[in-house]
Amino acid sequence: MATQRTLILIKPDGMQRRLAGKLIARLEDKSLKLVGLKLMQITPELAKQHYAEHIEKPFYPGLEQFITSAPVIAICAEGPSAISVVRGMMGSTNGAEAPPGTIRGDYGISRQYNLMHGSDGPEAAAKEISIYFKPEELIDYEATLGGWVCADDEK
Ligand code: IDP
Ligand code: MG
Repeated sequence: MATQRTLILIKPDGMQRRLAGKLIARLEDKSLKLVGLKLMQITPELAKQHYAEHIEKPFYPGLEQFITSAPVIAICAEGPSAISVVRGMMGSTNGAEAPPGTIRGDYGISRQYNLMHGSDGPEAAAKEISIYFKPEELIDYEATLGGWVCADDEK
């Protein structure tokens, strides 16, 4: 699979628990390249755009309250198969079920307060990157160690 970009959020619980540095370090340790990053407050309108597929679900009001309750860090990360790689790193939705070694498995024990969002497919990634970042906020740069991350035919 070729290089992809994915949208990651460090959710309000990750921010309030002062885990942002550790969570960003895990992305860097995996060799993902950060091409966009900002601290922001999600509004109810933005929450509805992001979580459009969940608006009709019974848990949506609580989800909107949670995701707008404190700042988040929005990140656009790039790498080979970045979308599925980040989903795998996060683990399943509920931290009580996510295996040790995953972000949700290592740092949480909740279904809602699960620390990180990652796009679940190429269509979602394209939509989510465009709602969190203007094109000029995504920086195209050569990573100095990029040649040591994977072979040319994996890029
Ligand atoms: P995902 O983040 O693993 O893709 P989704 O099912 O897309 O999980 O749900 C989006 C977010 O909504 C979850 O990450 C979690 O914060 C919250 N959530 C999901 N299911 C529930 C639930 O049953 N109750 C409360 N919150 C939920
Ligand atoms: Mg989802």
